[in-house]
Amino acid sequence: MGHQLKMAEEAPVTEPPTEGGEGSPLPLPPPPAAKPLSLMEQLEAMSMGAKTSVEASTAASADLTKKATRQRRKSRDLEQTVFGMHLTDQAELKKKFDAIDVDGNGTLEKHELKAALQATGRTVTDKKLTEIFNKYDNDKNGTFDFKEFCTMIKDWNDNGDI
Ligand SMILES: [Ca+2]
Ligand SMILES: [Ca+2]
Repeated sequence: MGHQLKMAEEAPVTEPPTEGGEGSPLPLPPPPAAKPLSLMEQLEAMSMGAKTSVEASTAASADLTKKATRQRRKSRDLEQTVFGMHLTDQAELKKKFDAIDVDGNGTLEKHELKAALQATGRTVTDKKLTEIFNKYDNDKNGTFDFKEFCTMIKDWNDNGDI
């Protein structure tokens, strides 16, 4: 035991010297970006800066546009919730509406709706047509606008008939 202790005392406590860490034979290359910018490079840098700020403002206005779109979309979503329909349904319905609106005046007249229903193979009596209009012509102006049409179609989808 005493021998080992003596050995430990005699053993060098210093870390082994690091070899080859310093004084590497290859000198470092000079830093590349040390030279001053030429005029052209400065101009380029300036125009790049201008471009960046334009892009930034464009991005900002794009963001505003997005925000406005989101708000529009929100109100449209509300409409969809009212009608219980998805956007694609709305788009499809608008297509149908436009197809039924033969004279293209933006409203469905009785004869237009009748023709459309008959085109689907239904026999629509004038009495039935009057019933439909009484039920869904909310503003009682004798024609269906798109909203009234949507309500009618929704009931149609829900009940299988109108
Ligand atoms: Ca019409
Ligand atoms: Ca109406």
